[in-house]
Amino acid sequence: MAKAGGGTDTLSNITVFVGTSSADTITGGSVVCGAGGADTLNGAGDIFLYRAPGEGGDTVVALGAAKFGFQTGQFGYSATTQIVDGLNFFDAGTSHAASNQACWYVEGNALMYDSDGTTGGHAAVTIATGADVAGLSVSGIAIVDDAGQIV
Ligand SMILES: [Ca+2]
Repeated sequence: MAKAGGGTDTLSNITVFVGTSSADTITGGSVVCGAGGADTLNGAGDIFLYRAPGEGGDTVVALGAAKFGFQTGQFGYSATTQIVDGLNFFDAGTSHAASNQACWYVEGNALMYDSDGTTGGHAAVTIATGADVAGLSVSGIAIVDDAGQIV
């Protein structure tokens, strides 16, 4: 696993990468965790790993074949969770207005996460934005373990 130092880093072609709390630019890697800050992610990676909702706010330059991975426990779901279109994931063409549980949804070119659904009191947070995010489908979302592996 690689870990960047302080400040703004630009690194490429690393297998597992955890960014800093600052704004990192990351290209490639099989598991990429931008961590805090408004990161720029370039998706040759297999998984964009999010360990907590507060790590969102990133920009995706290109999604490629990458999936968004959300760590067990931190997003209201366990390793047995199924991500289901229309239940806890809503693509850009599906209304999420009636969701009452933790969910992800695509709005414009943004992937949003709402910890208590859209009918709850907590505001949604932006996980990532980018042109490729607009077309995200349920297959682009996964629950992952601490190592970023799909469970
Ligand atoms: Ca970062």
